[in-house]
Amino acid sequence: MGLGSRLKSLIGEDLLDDIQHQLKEVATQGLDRHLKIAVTGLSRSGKTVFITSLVHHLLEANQSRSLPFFEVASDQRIISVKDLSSSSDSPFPLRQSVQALGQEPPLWPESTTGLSEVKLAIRYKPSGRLQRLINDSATLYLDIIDYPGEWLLDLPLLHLDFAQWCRKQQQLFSVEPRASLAANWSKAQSDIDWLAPADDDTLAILSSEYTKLLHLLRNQENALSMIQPGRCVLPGELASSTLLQLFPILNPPPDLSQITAGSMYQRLQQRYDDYREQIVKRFYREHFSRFDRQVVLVDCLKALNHGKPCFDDMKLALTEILQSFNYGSSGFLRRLFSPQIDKVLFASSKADHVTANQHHNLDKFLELIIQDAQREMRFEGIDTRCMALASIRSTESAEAVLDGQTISCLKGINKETGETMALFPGEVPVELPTGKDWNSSRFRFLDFAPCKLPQTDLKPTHHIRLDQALEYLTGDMF
Ligand SMILES: Nc1nc2c(ncn2[C@@H]2O[C@H](COP(=O)(O)OP(=O)(O)OP(=O)(O)O)[C@@H](O)[C@H]2O)c(=O)[nH]1
Ligand SMILES: [Mg+2]
Repeated sequence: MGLGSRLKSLIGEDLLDDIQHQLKEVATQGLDRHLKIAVTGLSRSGKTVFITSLVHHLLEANQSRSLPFFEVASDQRIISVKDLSSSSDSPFPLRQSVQALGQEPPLWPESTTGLSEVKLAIRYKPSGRLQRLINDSATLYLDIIDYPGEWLLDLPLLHLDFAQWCRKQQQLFSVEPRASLAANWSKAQSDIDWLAPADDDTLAILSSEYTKLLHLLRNQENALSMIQPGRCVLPGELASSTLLQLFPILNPPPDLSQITAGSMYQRLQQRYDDYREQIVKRFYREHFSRFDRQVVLVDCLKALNHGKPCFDDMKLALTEILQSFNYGSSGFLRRLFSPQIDKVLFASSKADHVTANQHHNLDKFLELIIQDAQREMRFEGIDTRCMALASIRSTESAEAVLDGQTISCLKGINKETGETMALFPGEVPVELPTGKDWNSSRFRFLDFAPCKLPQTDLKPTHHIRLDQALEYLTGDMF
């Protein structure tokens, strides 16, 4: 008599069925997992497009064959993917983004102005034989949030008090091009007696000028990244709050022990403290704690296009942000919110702006930007990888013959003019460009209009390495 029959005769058929059912339940719950991915990146680095494309490909993964290097999909083990985002207070506008990218002509999503959330349930067949014996399916719950890149820049404020922040800003504003761009604003500050009783009208005028200055620093032409406080340029629901009447003092009184309650200095210091406590800390406690994995999207080509000041500023901003995440057990954020990030993917977005033979160079160039942060993470035992990807591939490869030589080109629609064009976008350097190269307008990578993203029947050609990114970030969970 087999074990099953012996048990049946001992404890009865109904009870055995019941035990088997309960064991199955426990086993299923054991297989079901949650994964929270933080998508990090400066403003316009490609976060919303990345999330849109990733979720769209995932939702179609059991029908399309668009993710060949995402094993659970290529093994055809995905049973179904359900979008549970509507259960969130602020669901990610997936349908609008996919529709905009699928219309004629297709459009990129608007810049993000508030927070939104994606919640997916991925039902799949487990790969292990033992797991399959216990149960034929399991679920991975995947959570991703989207938010304006500007808000990320507030993270470093958490470990700086007002005086320290002012000192950092002083340094920043002493270097070109900031120094010249901020000349009027610095001058307006120089006449203020910070020890005098607070005058809210003057503070309101100065803070409004500061906000204008921040917009100037980050505009298309100057393309600077280190813009703080982030909510001053993208206030979200805080528009018109006095908390945002905030700016750094570039000429603080030499002896801070003379600061008295109710003074100009103290009023700004108080606002800074309130901003950190009520806005920044709350945002990170609610949304950046309990992350398991992180993607850091970097627009390397923007850094190359805009020259050394833009490159240096982007590097500084990313290093400060990533240092604030500080992944080690003694790290600042770890102590405050205890995130458990164990894998970080650094992705150079918009890889379709260069020819395929430049993707390796793009990986290397990305390493130049994030090398300090990456070193620290590796030291703390965190798995990291660099990868060039395109969430929505908007160019095609083409070839041209120049002086008898065949060269690789790209074909795409110019984002600005709407014209179809074939071009040789140039090479991505693997070392930091020298002064001469920065100034020679050697790098001019164009922005492209999106290629139409079909609603169904997605193909691997609709992205570059999105599947490899998914495999790296989630592959071990299936
Ligand atoms: N060619 C190409 N362009 C891309 C891709 N991803 C993003 N872009 C371009 O980058 C722009 C910004 O992308 P978003 O995803 O909106 O960037 P974001 O990081 O969400 O920006 P914020 O919401 O402002 O912080 C888009 O409007 C496109 O022009 C891509 O995969 N390929
Ligand atoms: Mg966005």
